[in-house]
Amino acid sequence: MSETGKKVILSGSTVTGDLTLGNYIGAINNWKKLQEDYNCHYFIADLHALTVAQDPLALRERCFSFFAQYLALGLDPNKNTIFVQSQMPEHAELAWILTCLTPMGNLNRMTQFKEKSANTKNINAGLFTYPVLMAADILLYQADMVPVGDDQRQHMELCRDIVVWFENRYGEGHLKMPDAFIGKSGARIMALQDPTKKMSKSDENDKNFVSIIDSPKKILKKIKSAQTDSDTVVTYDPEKKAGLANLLTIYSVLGEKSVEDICKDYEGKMYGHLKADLADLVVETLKPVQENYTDLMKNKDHLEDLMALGASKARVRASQTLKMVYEITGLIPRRS
Ligand code: ATP
Ligand code: LTN
Repeated sequence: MSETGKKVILSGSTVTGDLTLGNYIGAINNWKKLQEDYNCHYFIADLHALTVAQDPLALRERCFSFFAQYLALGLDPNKNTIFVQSQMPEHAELAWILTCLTPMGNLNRMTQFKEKSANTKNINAGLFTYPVLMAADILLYQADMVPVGDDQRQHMELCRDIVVWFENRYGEGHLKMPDAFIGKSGARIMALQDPTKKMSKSDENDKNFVSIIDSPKKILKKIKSAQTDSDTVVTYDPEKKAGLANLLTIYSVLGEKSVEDICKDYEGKMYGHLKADLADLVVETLKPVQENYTDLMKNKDHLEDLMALGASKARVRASQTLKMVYEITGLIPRRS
């Protein structure tokens, strides 16, 4: 619970690629709904992005772009604390302390690490300890709830384990045990060309995702060419018709209509009709977002001011937690 009496929420997204429909539906759309009733902290995870080699100039540009995408999607910097992870050195400091409590074996079991390291030649230690930094992000703000997509379930479990290991070593009641908050509908949007894997903004094949700043032409093309089966009847069957089911999920969330109702609307019609209508819906939904985004990107100074505002708000809780952790772990707290 925060000073305002509101529960504390924290979440973030890694700065790799542009935000996708998957990020929007599985994460940011839910974050937006929470901003009225909770003390929300949303950040852009640029330190996490460094687990993959990044071109320095492109990374900095993308951080601005990402920040603007958060705002354009409707996250309000006055209602929330919106900040850039690397502008808060407390994250890396706490992460180190937690790394020293985390057994290698538990990190070895992380499926995201297994998947990502399978596709990487030179695996760095940051990719391995990624979930510990994520735990630090959360515990630093003593967050009550962490809204994430279904794919982050295992990382959240590890974060909760880290609280227990911390308690075993230093006693109970210091770090808040966070709960994952996984939205039901659209919790996992799948890749358009391969509906067995999730839509991911860092996917090498850009036909697999729709980015929220893709042009209408691109959106239409990507949705029209989304992989579907050779049947013609529009029914929701995630096992046998995974590609179509994915499109129906996107339609249902953006159109605020049940999947059953959508299937009824397309009785006797071909998949092509559904794809064309879905593409229109996506374009219409993203139109105001893209206009907003273009305006925001015209003024980087303003974006930097907002980043500084976010960091100064974030520092209130982060410095309190870090000071407490220094005290109980035997480190000497810095004079403020
Ligand atoms: P990367 O390709 O770098 O792994 P990503 O697109 O998977 O990126 P993240 O930055 O890892 O996205 O995640 C940001 C948020 O979006 C998280 O809460 C995550 O659970 C959610 N999310 C990511 N992909 C999807 C998806 N396909 N469906 C639903 N939610 C998603
Ligand atoms: N690993 C997360 C991004 C992330 C995050 C966090 C999410 C980094 N730190 C803290 C919630 C809380 C992901 O979604 N890939």
